[in-house]
Amino acid sequence: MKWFDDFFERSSRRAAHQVSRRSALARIGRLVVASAFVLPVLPFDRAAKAAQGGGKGKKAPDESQCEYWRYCALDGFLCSCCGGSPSTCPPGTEMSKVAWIGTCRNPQDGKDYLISYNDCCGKNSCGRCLCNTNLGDRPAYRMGLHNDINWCMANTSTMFHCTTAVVVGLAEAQS
Ligand code: ABN
Repeated sequence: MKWFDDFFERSSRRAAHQVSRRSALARIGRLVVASAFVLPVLPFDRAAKAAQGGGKGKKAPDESQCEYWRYCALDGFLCSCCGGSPSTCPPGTEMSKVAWIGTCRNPQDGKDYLISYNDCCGKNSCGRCLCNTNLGDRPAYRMGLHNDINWCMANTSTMFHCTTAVVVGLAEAQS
């Protein structure tokens, strides 16, 4: 990188010879004022933020909070707080073969989506971010309508670690 240092040293010396300190300061000042007008109109890419649900004036949704829309019918520890994400299991665990299905409304488009709450199996309880939103859950005596269940029951390891919330698709309106 010596050539780089030499190049900048030579350019700085040349500039120091040619430009007085006062005119250099004036140039920098003009540049700062001009950038204040130009920068706000440059086309920044805000698509990623919009996809997350963080539109203008809105905070990006927090996937490690029970209030996140996909978790409306969840019972378990959020995999987002346990080294995974809303739709992936943490390393060293595997998705349950059976799951609880819920319907949650996405506030971004006002549509209802089917969400599959697969538990992640193979490690002991994560213990972080316990949520018990359970929209649509029915008491335990209504078999099949109750979500307080270890969905790792059909896996090789039945140890429950955390719960995901995988979007399956749009829920059809009932006629
Ligand atoms: N589906 C989460 C879970 C695991 C074990 C016991 C109850 C609920």
